[in-house]
Amino acid sequence: MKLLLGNKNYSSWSLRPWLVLKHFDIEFEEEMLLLNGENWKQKIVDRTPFGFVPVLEDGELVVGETLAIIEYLAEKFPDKNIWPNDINERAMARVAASKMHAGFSALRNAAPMNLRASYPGRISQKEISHDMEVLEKLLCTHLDNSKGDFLFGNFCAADAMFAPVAVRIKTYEIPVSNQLREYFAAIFALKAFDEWHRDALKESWIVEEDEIDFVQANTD
Ligand SMILES: N[C@@H](CCC(=O)N[C@@H](CS)C(=O)NCC(=O)O)C(=O)O
Repeated sequence: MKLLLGNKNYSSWSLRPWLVLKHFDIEFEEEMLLLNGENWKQKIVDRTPFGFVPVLEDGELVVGETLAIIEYLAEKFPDKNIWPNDINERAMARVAASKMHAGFSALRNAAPMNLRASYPGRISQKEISHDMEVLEKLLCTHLDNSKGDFLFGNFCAADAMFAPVAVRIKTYEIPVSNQLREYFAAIFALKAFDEWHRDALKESWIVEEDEIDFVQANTD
Protein backbone atom coordinates (compact mmCIF):
# COMPACT_ATOMS: atom_id res chain seq x y z
CA MET A 1 0.00 0.00 0.00
CA LYS A 2 1.23 3.48 -0.80
CA LEU A 3 0.00 6.87 0.37
CA LEU A 4 0.57 9.76 -2.02
CA LEU A 5 0.78 12.84 0.13
CA GLY A 6 1.64 16.54 0.04
CA ASN A 7 4.34 18.49 1.88
CA LYS A 8 4.16 17.58 5.55
CA ASN A 9 4.48 21.17 6.71
CA TYR A 10 1.33 22.21 4.88
CA SER A 11 -0.80 19.29 3.75
CA SER A 12 -3.51 19.06 6.35
CA TRP A 13 -5.54 16.50 4.39
CA SER A 14 -2.51 14.23 4.01
CA LEU A 15 -1.81 14.31 7.73
CA ARG A 16 -5.16 12.68 8.53
CA PRO A 17 -4.86 9.27 6.80
CA TRP A 18 -1.11 9.22 7.44
CA LEU A 19 -1.79 9.47 11.19
CA VAL A 20 -4.29 6.63 10.95
CA LEU A 21 -1.82 4.44 9.06
CA LYS A 22 1.05 5.20 11.46
CA HIS A 23 -0.85 5.16 14.72
CA PHE A 24 -2.52 1.85 13.94
CA ASP A 25 0.76 0.36 12.80
CA ILE A 26 -0.32 -0.44 9.26
CA GLU A 27 2.52 -1.09 6.86
CA PHE A 28 2.65 1.41 3.99
CA GLU A 29 4.98 3.32 1.74
CA GLU A 30 4.70 7.02 1.16
CA GLU A 31 5.46 9.22 -1.81
CA MET A 32 5.37 12.97 -1.70
CA LEU A 33 3.83 14.93 -4.54
CA LEU A 34 4.98 18.47 -3.88
CA LEU A 35 2.49 21.31 -3.56
CA ASN A 36 5.17 23.70 -4.79
CA GLY A 37 7.79 23.91 -7.51
CA GLU A 38 7.64 23.82 -11.27
CA ASN A 39 4.55 22.18 -12.76
CA TRP A 40 3.48 20.89 -9.35
CA LYS A 41 -0.23 20.92 -10.15
CA GLN A 42 0.20 19.00 -13.39
CA LYS A 43 2.33 16.40 -11.63
CA ILE A 44 -0.45 15.84 -9.08
CA VAL A 45 -3.12 15.76 -11.79
CA ASP A 46 -1.11 13.12 -13.66
CA ARG A 47 -0.86 10.85 -10.62
CA THR A 48 -4.23 11.21 -8.88
CA PRO A 49 -7.89 10.75 -9.84
CA PHE A 50 -9.03 14.25 -8.86
CA GLY A 51 -5.84 16.32 -8.82
CA PHE A 52 -5.61 16.29 -5.02
CA VAL A 53 -3.63 14.52 -2.34
CA PRO A 54 -3.89 12.34 -0.31
CA VAL A 55 -4.49 9.24 -2.40
CA LEU A 56 -4.08 5.63 -1.28
CA GLU A 57 -2.87 3.07 -3.79
CA ASP A 58 -3.46 -0.58 -2.92
CA GLY A 59 -2.50 -2.78 -5.86
CA GLU A 60 -4.76 -1.75 -8.73
CA LEU A 61 -7.07 0.13 -6.40
CA VAL A 62 -6.69 3.90 -6.20
CA VAL A 63 -8.66 5.61 -3.41
CA GLY A 64 -8.91 9.40 -3.35
CA GLU A 65 -10.63 11.59 -0.72
CA THR A 66 -9.49 11.54 2.88
CA LEU A 67 -12.63 10.11 4.46
CA ALA A 68 -12.92 7.39 1.82
CA ILE A 69 -9.29 6.40 2.45
CA ILE A 70 -9.94 6.17 6.19
CA GLU A 71 -13.10 4.12 5.63
CA TYR A 72 -11.19 1.77 3.33
CA LEU A 73 -8.51 1.28 5.99
CA ALA A 74 -11.15 0.66 8.66
CA GLU A 75 -12.74 -2.05 6.49
CA LYS A 76 -9.45 -3.60 5.46
CA PHE A 77 -8.16 -3.73 9.04
CA PRO A 78 -11.27 -4.36 11.17
CA ASP A 79 -9.24 -5.52 14.18
CA LYS A 80 -7.48 -2.18 14.50
CA ASN A 81 -10.58 -0.32 15.77
CA ILE A 82 -9.90 2.69 13.59
CA TRP A 83 -13.45 3.77 14.45
CA PRO A 84 -14.84 3.22 17.99
CA ASN A 85 -16.18 -0.24 18.79
CA ASP A 86 -19.50 0.93 20.13
CA ILE A 87 -22.08 1.54 17.39
CA ASN A 88 -23.38 4.79 18.93
CA GLU A 89 -19.88 6.15 19.44
CA ARG A 90 -18.98 5.07 15.93
CA ALA A 91 -21.92 7.03 14.55
CA MET A 92 -20.93 10.12 16.56
CA ALA A 93 -17.28 9.75 15.50
CA ARG A 94 -18.40 9.68 11.87
CA VAL A 95 -20.56 12.76 12.44
CA ALA A 96 -17.56 14.64 13.88
CA ALA A 97 -15.30 13.47 11.05
CA SER A 98 -17.88 14.44 8.42
CA LYS A 99 -18.38 17.85 10.04
CA MET A 100 -14.63 18.39 9.79
CA HIS A 101 -14.48 17.19 6.21
CA ALA A 102 -17.33 19.37 5.02
CA GLY A 103 -17.13 22.32 7.40
CA PHE A 104 -15.01 24.74 9.35
CA SER A 105 -14.18 26.50 6.10
CA ALA A 106 -13.74 29.93 7.74
CA LEU A 107 -11.11 28.50 10.08
CA ARG A 108 -9.47 26.44 7.33
CA ASN A 109 -9.33 29.37 4.92
CA ALA A 110 -8.14 31.95 7.44
CA ALA A 111 -5.56 29.77 9.17
CA PRO A 112 -3.76 27.36 6.83
CA MET A 113 -1.84 24.52 8.41
CA ASN A 114 1.80 25.57 8.71
CA LEU A 115 3.64 23.46 11.26
CA ARG A 116 6.92 25.33 11.27
CA ALA A 117 5.35 28.76 11.68
CA SER A 118 4.33 30.77 14.70
CA TYR A 119 1.96 33.63 14.01
CA PRO A 120 0.24 34.60 17.25
CA GLY A 121 -2.54 37.11 16.90
CA ARG A 122 -2.59 37.11 13.10
CA ILE A 123 -6.08 35.64 12.74
CA SER A 124 -9.14 37.85 13.19
CA GLN A 125 -11.25 36.23 15.91
CA LYS A 126 -14.38 37.72 14.39
CA GLU A 127 -13.83 35.90 11.12
CA ILE A 128 -13.60 32.49 12.77
CA SER A 129 -15.85 32.98 15.80
CA HIS A 130 -18.73 30.87 14.48
CA ASP A 131 -16.43 27.98 13.57
CA MET A 132 -14.74 28.19 16.96
CA GLU A 133 -18.09 28.06 18.77
CA VAL A 134 -19.12 24.99 16.79
CA LEU A 135 -15.71 23.39 17.35
CA GLU A 136 -15.82 23.91 21.12
CA LYS A 137 -19.36 22.56 21.35
CA LEU A 138 -18.77 19.55 19.13
CA LEU A 139 -15.46 18.45 20.62
CA CYS A 140 -16.19 19.26 24.27
CA THR A 141 -19.47 17.34 24.17
CA HIS A 142 -17.54 14.21 23.22
CA LEU A 143 -14.64 14.95 25.57
CA ASP A 144 -17.12 15.32 28.47
CA ASN A 145 -18.31 11.75 27.84
CA SER A 146 -14.95 10.28 26.89
CA LYS A 147 -13.21 7.72 29.09
CA GLY A 148 -9.81 8.67 27.71
CA ASP A 149 -7.77 11.58 26.39
CA PHE A 150 -9.39 11.50 22.96
CA LEU A 151 -12.89 12.16 21.66
CA PHE A 152 -14.09 8.60 22.16
CA GLY A 153 -11.57 7.21 24.65
CA ASN A 154 -8.63 5.94 22.64
CA PHE A 155 -7.35 7.69 19.52
CA CYS A 156 -9.59 6.98 16.53
CA ALA A 157 -10.22 8.27 13.00
CA ALA A 158 -12.25 11.22 14.31
CA ASP A 159 -9.21 12.45 16.24
CA ALA A 160 -7.07 12.12 13.11
CA MET A 161 -9.54 14.37 11.31
CA PHE A 162 -9.04 17.11 13.94
CA ALA A 163 -5.24 16.89 14.17
CA PRO A 164 -4.69 19.69 11.63
CA VAL A 165 -7.05 21.90 13.64
CA ALA A 166 -4.85 21.35 16.67
CA VAL A 167 -1.89 22.55 14.59
CA ARG A 168 -3.74 25.64 13.37
CA ILE A 169 -4.75 26.59 16.91
CA LYS A 170 -1.11 26.30 17.99
CA THR A 171 0.46 28.12 15.03
CA TYR A 172 -1.84 31.13 15.30
CA GLU A 173 -2.36 30.85 19.08
CA ILE A 174 -6.13 30.94 18.64
CA PRO A 175 -7.78 31.03 22.09
CA VAL A 176 -9.57 27.82 23.10
CA SER A 177 -10.94 26.33 26.33
CA ASN A 178 -8.60 24.41 28.65
CA GLN A 179 -10.45 21.24 27.74
CA LEU A 180 -9.61 21.69 24.06
CA ARG A 181 -6.06 22.69 24.87
CA GLU A 182 -5.60 19.42 26.79
CA TYR A 183 -7.18 17.45 23.97
CA PHE A 184 -4.84 19.00 21.41
CA ALA A 185 -1.89 18.29 23.73
CA ALA A 186 -2.90 14.60 23.66
CA ILE A 187 -2.78 14.69 19.85
CA PHE A 188 0.65 16.37 19.90
CA ALA A 189 1.88 13.71 22.34
CA LEU A 190 1.14 10.86 19.92
CA LYS A 191 4.26 9.12 18.65
CA ALA A 192 2.83 9.19 15.13
CA PHE A 193 2.17 12.93 15.30
CA ASP A 194 5.68 13.56 16.56
CA GLU A 195 7.13 11.67 13.61
CA TRP A 196 5.10 13.73 11.11
CA HIS A 197 6.08 16.93 12.93
CA ARG A 198 9.78 16.10 12.83
CA ASP A 199 9.56 15.27 9.11
CA ALA A 200 7.70 18.54 8.48
CA LEU A 201 10.39 20.59 10.21
CA LYS A 202 13.05 19.10 7.93
CA GLU A 203 11.27 20.49 4.86
CA SER A 204 12.35 23.81 3.41
CA TRP A 205 9.81 24.18 0.59
CA ILE A 206 7.57 27.23 0.77
CA VAL A 207 3.97 26.96 -0.43
CA GLU A 208 3.26 30.64 -0.83
CA GLU A 209 -0.53 30.20 -1.03
CA ASP A 210 -0.49 28.67 2.47
CA GLU A 211 1.60 31.41 4.05
CA ILE A 212 -0.41 33.87 6.11
CA ASP A 213 0.87 37.00 4.34
CA PHE A 214 -0.34 35.63 1.01
CA VAL A 215 -3.66 34.44 2.44
CA GLN A 216 -4.40 37.78 4.06
CA ALA A 217 -3.33 39.79 1.01
CA ASN A 218 -5.68 37.73 -1.15
CA THR A 219 -8.84 37.72 0.96
CA ASP A 220 -11.44 40.50 0.98
N1 LIG B 1 -11.51 16.68 -0.42
C1 LIG B 1 -10.12 16.32 -0.48
C2 LIG B 1 -9.29 17.56 -0.24
C3 LIG B 1 -7.83 17.30 -0.50
C4 LIG B 1 -7.02 18.59 -0.67
O1 LIG B 1 -7.57 19.72 -0.76
N2 LIG B 1 -5.70 18.43 -0.75
C5 LIG B 1 -4.80 19.53 -1.00
C6 LIG B 1 -3.53 19.36 -0.21
S1 LIG B 1 -3.84 19.47 1.53
C7 LIG B 1 -4.40 19.49 -2.47
O2 LIG B 1 -4.22 18.44 -3.03
N3 LIG B 1 -4.28 20.65 -3.09
C8 LIG B 1 -3.93 20.75 -4.46
C9 LIG B 1 -4.59 21.93 -5.12
O3 LIG B 1 -5.17 22.76 -4.42
O4 LIG B 1 -4.54 22.01 -6.35
C10 LIG B 1 -9.83 15.21 0.53
O5 LIG B 1 -10.65 15.03 1.41
O6 LIG B 1 -8.82 14.51 0.46
